[in-house]
Amino acid sequence: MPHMREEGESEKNVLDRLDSYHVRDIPYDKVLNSMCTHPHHIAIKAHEQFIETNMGDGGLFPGTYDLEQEVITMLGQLLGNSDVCGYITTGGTESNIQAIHAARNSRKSKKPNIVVSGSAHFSFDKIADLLNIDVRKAEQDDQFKIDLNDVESKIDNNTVALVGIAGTTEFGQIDPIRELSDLAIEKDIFLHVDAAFGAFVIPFLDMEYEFDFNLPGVSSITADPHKMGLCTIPAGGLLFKDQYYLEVLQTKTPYLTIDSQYSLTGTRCGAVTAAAYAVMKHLGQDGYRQYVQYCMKLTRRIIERTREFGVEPVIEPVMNIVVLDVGDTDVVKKALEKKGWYTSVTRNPKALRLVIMPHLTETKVEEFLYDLEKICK
Ligand code: 0PR
Repeated sequence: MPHMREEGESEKNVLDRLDSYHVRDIPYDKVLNSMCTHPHHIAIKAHEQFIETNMGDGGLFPGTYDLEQEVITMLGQLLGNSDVCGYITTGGTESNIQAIHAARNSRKSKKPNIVVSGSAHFSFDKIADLLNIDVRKAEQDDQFKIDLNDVESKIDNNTVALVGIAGTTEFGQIDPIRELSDLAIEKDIFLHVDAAFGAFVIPFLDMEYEFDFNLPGVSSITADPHKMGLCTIPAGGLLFKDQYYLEVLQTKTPYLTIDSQYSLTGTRCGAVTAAAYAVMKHLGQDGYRQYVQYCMKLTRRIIERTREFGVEPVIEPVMNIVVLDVGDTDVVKKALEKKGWYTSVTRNPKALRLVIMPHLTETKVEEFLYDLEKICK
């Protein structure tokens, strides 16, 4: 019954009924379209340990508040500058919104615009709507990286931010952030890097990429622990190079134990901060590198095998996202779904998209390849 009854029910009844809902959810083992995964077991423990904490009233939770500062410092260290500031958000969407919110507040423009790549995550469409900003979508080159000439042509006096993506949602591509950084400095514009997915991948790849605070023009970065950071949901990271950008986000909170907030949400889960702290401390860079190397091994295996049966990738994978030219994508996706596989589709060109997360086993990948080969033939 959907309504709340007058008399309560036994704990067992309620929990059993919850189970009956939960078993209908899709287990991750055949999911190839998600950027989230099983949280690391230490993240779950830490999450439980801090379950009641609320970062919305930081003065009541000074311990958890300090922990959050440590997590931000650790994220900054991973991304080229431990002297950053920021906070743990609910995910990539909130981080992107707040980064652009800060850029907009720091520049007085009546008709602000930003320039992003056409392959930007749909959170930038929410930004256009919420912040009343013109979000200009720049062209991409044949490798699905942002076209710098087109970026430059779209900049004007009302451009409050440029955005580069380090790990695009659809192709896992990395925009030329060094060049964007140079452009941002030359034109004196805020540069945001959306590394929601890439932050916990790119530093651990064999190939080196310039994408973070090591570049002098980078003003802010989105880096999500709840994606490849193996943290519990909802954990996003928002980092700013300068304290000033947090200050322009501040709202006065007269009756709290703290006198202002810079977060978009009010009440805010501290448990994910503890979870992020726990996984980062427990795994260390070596631990994350092993997860990334494992995902990249599966990625290479998929490409190698699909090529054998005549299916080519649309781009050579940069990270653990594979995009395959399978012919009629919708038909293949549906046929895979019949076999229990969850995949997704890119927009332009239309192709089969697979996100290769740590929850996939080598055996499952072989089973998937077997099914895919049969379907494609
Ligand atoms: N920036 C990038 C580059 C992203 O890929 C995403 C999400 C975001 C920002 C927004 O992050 P939040 O969803 O944390 O707000 N990318 C995936 C997507 O929307 C997220 C996802 C996760 C999708 C699990 C499906 C899924 O099962 O495609």
